[in-house]
Amino acid sequence: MAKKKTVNVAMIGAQFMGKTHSNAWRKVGMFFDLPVQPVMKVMCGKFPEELANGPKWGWEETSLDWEAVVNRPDIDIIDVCTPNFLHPPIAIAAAKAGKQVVCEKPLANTMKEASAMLAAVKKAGVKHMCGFSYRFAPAVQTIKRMIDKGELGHIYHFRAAYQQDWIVDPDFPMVWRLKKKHTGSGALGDIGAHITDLCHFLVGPISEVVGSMRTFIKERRIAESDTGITASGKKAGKAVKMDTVDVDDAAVYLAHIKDTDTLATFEATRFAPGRRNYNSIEIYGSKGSVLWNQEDMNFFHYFNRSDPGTLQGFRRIHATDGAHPYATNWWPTGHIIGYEHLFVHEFAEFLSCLGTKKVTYSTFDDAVNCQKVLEAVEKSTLTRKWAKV
Ligand code: SOE
Repeated sequence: MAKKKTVNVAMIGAQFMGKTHSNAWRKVGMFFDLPVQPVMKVMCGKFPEELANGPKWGWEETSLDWEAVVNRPDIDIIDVCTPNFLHPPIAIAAAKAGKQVVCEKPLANTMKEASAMLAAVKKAGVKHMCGFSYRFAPAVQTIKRMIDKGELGHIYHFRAAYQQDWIVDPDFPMVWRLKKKHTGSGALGDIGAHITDLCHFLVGPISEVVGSMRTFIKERRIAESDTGITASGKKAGKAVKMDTVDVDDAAVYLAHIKDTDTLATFEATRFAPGRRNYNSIEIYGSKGSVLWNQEDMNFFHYFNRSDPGTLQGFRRIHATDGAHPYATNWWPTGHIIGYEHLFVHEFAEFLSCLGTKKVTYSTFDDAVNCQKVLEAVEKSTLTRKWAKV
């Protein structure tokens, strides 16, 4: 049998997203029939202690020097999963070096940087993907097909809430996800970006927004260690140094969808106790409705208005059946999948499109469109007015 072409991957960033990406690079060739086989060449971290995970996560080599890695002639794909402020320099350098570029969301801290990243990948003529992983839940893909086929009819409402609670404790220390210079915005860019992208993917582009943002806990103690979502440090007390939180803890916004009368509402918050990673969407149309949330991601609910009156009600549909996208790549019906599988699906789409004109994943163009919405929400919050996207 002819040997499959290989593509060499270098991943920059070795924390939470680095772990999810490593898992996906490792599994994707095992569960998907791909035109190319990814080879996990080198993982790049910022701190020497992070590098110990490299071999365990499946990487052949580790490095502390991302610039050298990006310019290595044997590397085909650069995968950026660093804190947000490092996305632009790394992705732009990767494009300049002619590499295909994968980058975590949000693309950048500002529109200006996001546009520069888009310009760089376009100029280099390389493939580019931004990590809006929730698009790749089988249920979300099925919902997309239903909407495209008109099965929900005219869409009246898109309602999304992405709620978490990991910083609700005022004693949770400062992490990079709470500093503007490192992260751009808070809940808005971190999780509001996901539901904004889901709205764009499922019902269409947002044309204008009106929003409000809040920072509930304005100061936090400085952490000793910080992965952005977990941290450790001294307990609060007189001797503990504090730092200012300069991003939003929560953002809510209303939106209009371009050329439609659809009303969309969004809530992104890290202050919803009990909501651990509750990324939920509800879509209401003239023919029916669908509901989905990530904590129960193998299922979605569907209400069909043309069901006989005596049978009307929400059906709970198991999206692990072979009729649903990606389901046959995994286990027999009913044997569920999880959060990490979304990254495998995302990488399978990306690798399947390499060397072709196809694009079946979210690109830097999509990420820039998302970033425009994030900026408009911030503008609207400041001006207390609707803002055009
Ligand atoms: C932290 O809020 C986080 O890890 C996000 O950064 C991810 O994008 C989201 O999928 C889960 O939560």
